[in-house]
Amino acid sequence: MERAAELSKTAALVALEDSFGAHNYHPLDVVIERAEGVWVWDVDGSKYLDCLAAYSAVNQGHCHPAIVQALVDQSRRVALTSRAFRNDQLGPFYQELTQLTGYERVLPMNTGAEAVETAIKAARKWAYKVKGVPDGEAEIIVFSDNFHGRTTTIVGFSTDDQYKDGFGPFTPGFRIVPYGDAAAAEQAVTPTTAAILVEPIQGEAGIVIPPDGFLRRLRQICDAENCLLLVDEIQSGLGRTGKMWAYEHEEIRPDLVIMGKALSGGLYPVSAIVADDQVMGLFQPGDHGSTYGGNPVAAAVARTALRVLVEERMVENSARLGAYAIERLQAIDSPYVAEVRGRGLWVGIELDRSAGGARRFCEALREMGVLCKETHDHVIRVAPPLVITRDELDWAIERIERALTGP
Ligand code: IF1
Repeated sequence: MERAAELSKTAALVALEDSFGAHNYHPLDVVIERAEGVWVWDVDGSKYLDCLAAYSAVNQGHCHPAIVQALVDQSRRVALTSRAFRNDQLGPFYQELTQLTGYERVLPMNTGAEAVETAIKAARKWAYKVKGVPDGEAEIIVFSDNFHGRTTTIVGFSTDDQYKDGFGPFTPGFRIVPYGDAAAAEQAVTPTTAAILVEPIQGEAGIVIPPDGFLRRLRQICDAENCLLLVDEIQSGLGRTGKMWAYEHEEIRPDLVIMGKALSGGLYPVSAIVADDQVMGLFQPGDHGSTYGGNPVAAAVARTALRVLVEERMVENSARLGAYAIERLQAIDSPYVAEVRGRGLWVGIELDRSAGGARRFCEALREMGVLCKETHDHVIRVAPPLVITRDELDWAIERIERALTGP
């Protein structure tokens, strides 16, 4: 009786969510009530190893004690001043983030999409004020299968019809070329091109790694054609790929870096762009902003999230255990697997179309206590928090292997 009552907790909460919420997601029916490190627990007391890490927002592990403490302490001092006044956390946050990234200035926002929109505005402003592009004619080159967020401007340059369906009309000034094709990007550049916007590795597309040298070529094209290279590191950044930034794998320096998600360790919506003065200096008071952007809690939380990321050597752990994970997953002999690819603790297991889609494997893994999320129907994404230990990783891989080699 007890167990039945317990199990009904999940059902009751699923029904509540489905009765009163928009159905804009199709989640696994796991109702999580507690999380710590790589582990989460559902309302029925079942325990799971989280191999999604909230799409890489929880690189530091769930509810990292130091970040939670920063959230609590700052919330008790002052939470929101608006940017009409200053606060004692923003300057130190700026200083620490510029030191970490090597860029001169920061513009803080809240969600990743807001930071991408900010980057688009910065690039356009630069095109008109510096490059001399005629007003209103700036173009930004983007790539097929991109994912940069859900605003109508951003989905307007998506190549995923579902992300666009019913949301037009869309913002002009974007040109789409095939991801990984630097020659196509070079062809697409015109005198009105403001920038190239790129994910160094495409997350939602299924952990798609571009050909070696792709980012270096884009850097050369931007230098030759006088346009800005904007890199979206919202999912790939902050250690996910085994380096602090995924662009570092090609040893380039973008003109502007967009970040979010793990910038707060999953405790608070914090995003930002960093760039040098030649771009950031174009923003004048009143040009841009947001009610919560750069608030004291966001700044205090982000400062601690960055500190623990570095002090606890999470990036190094991602590189070391990521290489191990990819090697072990690639060694799995499964009739369903077409390819295993990844960088650091960011792995995509692409299934053969005959496998019947990735969802059923994610459901099977959930029964075994591992939470993964499919992307684009045929890819199982494996992206645990970067604090995962070798034993925990082995525990997850053992179950992934069982799911991929079972019936
Ligand atoms: C959802 C996936 C989707 C991002 C990159 C910007 C943003 C994201 C590279 C926007 C956000 C999230 C959004 C969330 C699920 C997840 C996601 F790519 F991670 F898998 F949707 F495609 N650039 N990605 O990955 O950041 O505004 O969400 O803070 O919308 O379902 P945001």
